[in-house]
Amino acid sequence: MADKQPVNSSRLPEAMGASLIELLGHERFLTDSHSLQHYGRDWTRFVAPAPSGVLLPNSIGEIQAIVHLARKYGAKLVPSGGRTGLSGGAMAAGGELVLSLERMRKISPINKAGRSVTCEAGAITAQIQQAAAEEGLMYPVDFASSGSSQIGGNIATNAGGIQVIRYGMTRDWVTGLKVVTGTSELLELNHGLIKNNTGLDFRHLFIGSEGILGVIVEATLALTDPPTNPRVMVLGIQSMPALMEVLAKCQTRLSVLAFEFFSDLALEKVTAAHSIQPPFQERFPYYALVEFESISTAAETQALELVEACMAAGWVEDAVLSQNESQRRSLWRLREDISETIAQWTPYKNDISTTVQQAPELLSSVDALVAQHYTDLDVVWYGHIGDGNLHLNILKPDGVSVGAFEERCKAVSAHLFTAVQNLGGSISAEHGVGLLKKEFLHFSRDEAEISLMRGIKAQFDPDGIFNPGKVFDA
Ligand code: 2HG
Ligand code: ZN
Repeated sequence: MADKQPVNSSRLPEAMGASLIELLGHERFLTDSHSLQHYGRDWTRFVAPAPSGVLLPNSIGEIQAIVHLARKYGAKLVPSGGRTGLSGGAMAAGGELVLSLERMRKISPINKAGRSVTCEAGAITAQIQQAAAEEGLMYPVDFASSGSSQIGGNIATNAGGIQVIRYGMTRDWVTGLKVVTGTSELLELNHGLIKNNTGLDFRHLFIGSEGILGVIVEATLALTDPPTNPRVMVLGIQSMPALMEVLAKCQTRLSVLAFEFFSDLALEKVTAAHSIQPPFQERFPYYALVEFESISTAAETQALELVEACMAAGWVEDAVLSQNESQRRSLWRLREDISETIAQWTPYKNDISTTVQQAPELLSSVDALVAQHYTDLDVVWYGHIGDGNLHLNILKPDGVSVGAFEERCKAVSAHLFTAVQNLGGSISAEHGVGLLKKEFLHFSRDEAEISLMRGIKAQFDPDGIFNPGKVFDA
């Protein structure tokens, strides 16, 4: 861990501390060092937490009162959800107050006719999914951390996940938002409407804004039908070009729900850590995980024919198809457990994307850079390749300090992001910019755009109290 600075809980003006105690009581204004460490960080391990307090409001009114106090006393606020982020967007590393939404997790009854649900921002993603499932509906944005992530954080980072290829990103499912801005104003955006062409849609500014414009306090989400009989295939694959050929074939022949890939080292780490059987006796450089809807027996026949055709073409070496729900879940674990499994090596994360059609060029540029710069390090490849999104994790070797490791990886990132930029791609496909990717933002967004972003922040948060230093410097 890179805990460089001591936690400092004495940076608040005394009068503000007294007002916060009056508003929240000692139980909901925490300053003990355990709470500061716990709430002050997300899953990032390259920055040390150093908040000056943790606030646990129960209502929108309390949040507005907190923002009012922050303005009055010049304090800074870091909106905080399940803190499962990977770019430092929810880190409070500079004496800020953590504004946690965890006490605001109410989920209203499902609106069946309108196929929607309204929830407070602290609602856990998996609990929203569960509430929808109980009514025969589905909230389709899903990822490994859905059991602890909160919907407000998902929206603030426009979370993606494992079924974007079919259902899109969080942005596509938000029909209404309530937010509190840096002037403590409550804005009600789009009111859950499907149709509303009345000028600029501020809802979309807040989605993916990483907490720099204000705090999301409530959301209305659209729901859909769950897929019919989802089945999973894992395919052993020799090369990246073959992987892309298989993707094209799947897209034309199957009703695809997910198309993921992982490298052999990813599989090795997951199977070893969880004592699970690898899917094949033989090892292959890469594996594709394809989930599809098996609406009829014809769909299964089509899938088997597709695999045969891919084998005949030399793209697929071996294949396994789930025969029941428990096998489907076990196959998913091979992919979903990767991130958590490799966390023990303090991985340096790259989360890059291009258009799907340019993914082969992206993969070969990355391959060349890995061969040139990382021959002595373990590099774990995986990701949502059906969306053009690659997660490249470099594992820190024992005996190297976090700081030295980060510096080395950052130097390579400059080359990597140049390749991404040349393809018109993104340096952060789904994890966001936060603190960790801030210095690289210009590889994806030009000066004119960044300057407009600054102007927009100044409109919503004129005193700069929300999430300072995230995404860009003021
Ligand atoms: C995933 O796809 C998550 O599993 C995490 O986005 C990726 O840890 C990562 O690099
Ligand atoms: Zn991902």
